[in-house]
Amino acid sequence: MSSKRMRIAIQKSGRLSQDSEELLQSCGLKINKREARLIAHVDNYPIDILRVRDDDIPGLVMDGVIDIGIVGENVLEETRLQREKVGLPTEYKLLKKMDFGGCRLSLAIPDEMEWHGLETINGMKVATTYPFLTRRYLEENHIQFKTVLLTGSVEIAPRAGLADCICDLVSSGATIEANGLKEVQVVFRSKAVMIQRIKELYPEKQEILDKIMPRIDGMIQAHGSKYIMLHAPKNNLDEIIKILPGCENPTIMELAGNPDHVALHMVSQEAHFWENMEKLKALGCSSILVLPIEKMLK
Ligand code: PRT
Ligand code: ZN
Repeated sequence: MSSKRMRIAIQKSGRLSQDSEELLQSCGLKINKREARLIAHVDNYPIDILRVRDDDIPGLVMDGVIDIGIVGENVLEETRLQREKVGLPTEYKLLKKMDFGGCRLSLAIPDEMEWHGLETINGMKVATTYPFLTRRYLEENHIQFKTVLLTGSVEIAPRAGLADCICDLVSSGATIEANGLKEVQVVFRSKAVMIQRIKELYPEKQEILDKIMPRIDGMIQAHGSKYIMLHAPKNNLDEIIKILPGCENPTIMELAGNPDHVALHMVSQEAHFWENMEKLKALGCSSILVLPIEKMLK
């Protein structure tokens, strides 16, 4: 493992693949797509991208075989618990929580079953792909249960008579609903994360990482933010600025032929912006433009 090229593992094909690859590309890494699928060279940095199954990523980082990995927290924590049990190394460094791959591991029961809290499933069979996370949660809550391990199609287990309920990943909830189930309890919330091996990186690799991390921060910040332009009445400026968090220092410009109003330009968190749209209008704002931001460095 004396390679001076940094190794970054991402999911080969699945829900995290595209976002992971796009994130690295947006940080300026030119990933050579013509090369073999498992390992792709980065042309402009001494970095190799390894494309593997997501389940393998935490172990590769914890064993120190690769430097960096991007993986869902659900897989990371499940693997950590699994490895802990058999005495394998479990340490890693959390570098960054991403803004993609969001989902939750949840308990779901058949629609017709009444839910009276966790006690409802006491003594039942729970089908899951995440036996360690499920066990930890149910044991912490003093619930008796049996796990039925399934690596796919968990949602059909109750109908197929394999289990009474399930503990599975949910994002929109459509899959659960389509299978006659209802989500009753969140067990673990997850997003994709970037992790690093615990053993120090070679200085050359650390230098590259130090260069990339602020760019990743910039990308993540830019995703949740919008560039906002609006016309605002001068007499309400303080109140208007207060409504939009994160834009304490807006650019203020005079408007030709309109002495009572000014143009405000600012960066704001999109979620907050939409919540406050009506308040802004009520305060006399008009000509509101919301533009996407591609990159942002503070
Ligand atoms: O082949 P490999 O092992 O690499 O891939 P995989 O099949 O194990 O994983 P993949 O690609 O399905 O998911 C990779 C990671 O994406 C997961 O470990 C999570 O961290 C994250 N993620 C985010 C999800 C979802 N959202 C998600 N919705 N993983 C799975 N799902 C499933 C869900 O269980 C349901 O069956 O997608 C289906 C649709 O979900 P609904 O709720 O939108 O209907
Ligand atoms: Zn997997």
